[in-house]
Amino acid sequence: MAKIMQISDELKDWIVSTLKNDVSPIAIANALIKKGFDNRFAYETLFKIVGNEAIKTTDGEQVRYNNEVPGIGRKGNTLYTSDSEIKVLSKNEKPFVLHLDNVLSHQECDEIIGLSKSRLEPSRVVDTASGEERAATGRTSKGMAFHIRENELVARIERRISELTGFPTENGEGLQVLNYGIGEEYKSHFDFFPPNMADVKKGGQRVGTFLIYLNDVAAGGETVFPKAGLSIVPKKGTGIYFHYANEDGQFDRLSVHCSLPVTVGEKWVATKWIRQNKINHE
Ligand code: PD2
Ligand code: ZN
Repeated sequence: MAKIMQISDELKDWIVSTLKNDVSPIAIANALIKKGFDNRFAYETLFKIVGNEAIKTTDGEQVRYNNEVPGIGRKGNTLYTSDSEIKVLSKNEKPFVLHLDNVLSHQECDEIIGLSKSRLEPSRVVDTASGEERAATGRTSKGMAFHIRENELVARIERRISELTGFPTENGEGLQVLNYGIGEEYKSHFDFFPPNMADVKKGGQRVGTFLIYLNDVAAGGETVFPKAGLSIVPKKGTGIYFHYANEDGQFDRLSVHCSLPVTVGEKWVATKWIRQNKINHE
């Protein structure tokens, strides 16, 4: 089969953000080759991007993301679940970010922190070359993930997220807890995978992220969407849901985001990444 010798704007953006997370250019080039790109084209493209040279993309003129408001954004200013009433604090349209009050009670936040503390390890990102997880310096926090419905509290939180977003709990990856100390951050990235690189056996692409702040941070630690000029200050129990996929199979590059370094205190968050389809959670 003919090797691929062109690259889309979307893939180029994804490569740029992945490089910021210190995944090696060679690993990314190898991943492209595995997906059918021409060897020389893949390496040259990576070196050009690293060297900040202009890259010709297939898009020429940028294909605009066709914005769609997900179900959770069309329910009014108070959201009801079987066990809670949650106020919408603010909405950002592009990218779609919904800021929510009291997603978890303070007691639920403390319990999740308590259950995760002894299981924290240096955070990992997925290495696009091998598909394996590895430690990454772009993400300096510590983290852990619960199994789906691992205990009564996790199951309750997962049910709440499912009722709010409309996605079955099975579409969600295990609830992840991150702990950032002073100076720790999560550099700019997309939560979705590069085009055609999502594992269909693991539910396919990510379509949205539910992030819950588990404590108040004394200073720093904001979640920032730089292309929207949006900065969310962590507040215990509040959360954000951001959605970056549409029915046309496009992914919203305005959803690039980061967690700024904590400057005083520490930061705890719980993240649920939601896939297109159900994940086989065995
Ligand atoms: O901790 C955060 O604020 C944060 C920022 C960006 C978490 C994630 N991304 C994530 O878990 O994907
Ligand atoms: Zn993220």
